[in-house]
Amino acid sequence: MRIVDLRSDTVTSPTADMRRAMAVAEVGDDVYGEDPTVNALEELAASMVGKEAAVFLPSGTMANQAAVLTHTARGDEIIVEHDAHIYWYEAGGLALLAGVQVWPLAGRRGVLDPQAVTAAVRPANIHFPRTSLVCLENTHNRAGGAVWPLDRWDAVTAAVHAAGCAVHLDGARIFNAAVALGVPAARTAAGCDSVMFCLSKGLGAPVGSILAGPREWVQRARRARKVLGGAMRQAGVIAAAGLIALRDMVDRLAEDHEHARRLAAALADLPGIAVRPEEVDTNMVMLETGPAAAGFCSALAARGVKAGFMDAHRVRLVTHKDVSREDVDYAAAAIAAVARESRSA
Ligand code: TLP
Repeated sequence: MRIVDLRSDTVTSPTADMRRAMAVAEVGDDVYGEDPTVNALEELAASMVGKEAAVFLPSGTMANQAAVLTHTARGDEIIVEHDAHIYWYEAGGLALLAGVQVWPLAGRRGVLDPQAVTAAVRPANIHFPRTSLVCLENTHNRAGGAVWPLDRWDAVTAAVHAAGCAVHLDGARIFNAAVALGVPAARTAAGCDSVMFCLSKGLGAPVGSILAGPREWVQRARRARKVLGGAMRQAGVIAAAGLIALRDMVDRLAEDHEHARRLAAALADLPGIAVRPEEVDTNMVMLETGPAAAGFCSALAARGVKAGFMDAHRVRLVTHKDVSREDVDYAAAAIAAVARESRSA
């Protein structure tokens, strides 16, 4: 049976070029700053998002947590969009590691309103926590890969700075946003103080994320990485794959977006499930299944299609480099069959 894995773009495996580069990577001890491949990756990564410097970390979660540790002090408050990854899927790290409290703000498809952000920043008062940071996400995972419109992004980052706070961008999929908007990634990261992005999702590297920002800030973030146990030694072996991810794998994300649109279009009129093709901005398709999402995923798995369980009502489908157009058509047929079966059951 054909297996089509649409649970996430994290399931992508490294390309043959990546594996070859990993085998011959020049390495050194990165804690001494002596791994030439890591240094090359950090330099290229920083320039691609328009920041002075960058640091290589094992995961997006660690990079987000290191960013919050570097921007805040214990007892601060940070503002996050209420469906943000950093709030939902990082195991309570904000409370556990940085010791910050969170003010979650409702967005529309992950996008915040500048006035709402300004209003949520606490005035200086001995009773209140200090608001030090606003975390934004682009593309937005729980909003189905939604992209921030550039004018709204500029308005919100300006509002945050006017209120005296810093902006951290969880740009795990920033290159998907850039490709969808047709702009360089540096444009989508303009106006944020720090940005995290992942090499190990749609870009296909096996491991690793980048945290970028001003040089002095990144130097402090290196200390946070050390505290979290994320300072690696001959990490050039994995950085070599990251370099190929950045050089060769960005432009092809457009194909994943095209596949997601194709999938959504094929599912638009099925009984019992709701899909909004007009909301497919990048490489994700959300299915609203009613309260049957778990059963829907198991029925799909029995047909070889692995789908992501989001919550009781929603299933997430993610396209990526290891999903072909034929796989998309196979998955669409399987989903249609399961939708019809559930309807007649
Ligand atoms: N997201 C994963 C799961 O953790 C949900 C996925 O399959 O989408 N920020 C965003 C926006 C993410 O989507 C993810 C991973 C991360 C951060 C964390 O990256 P990793 O998995 O490298 O820790």
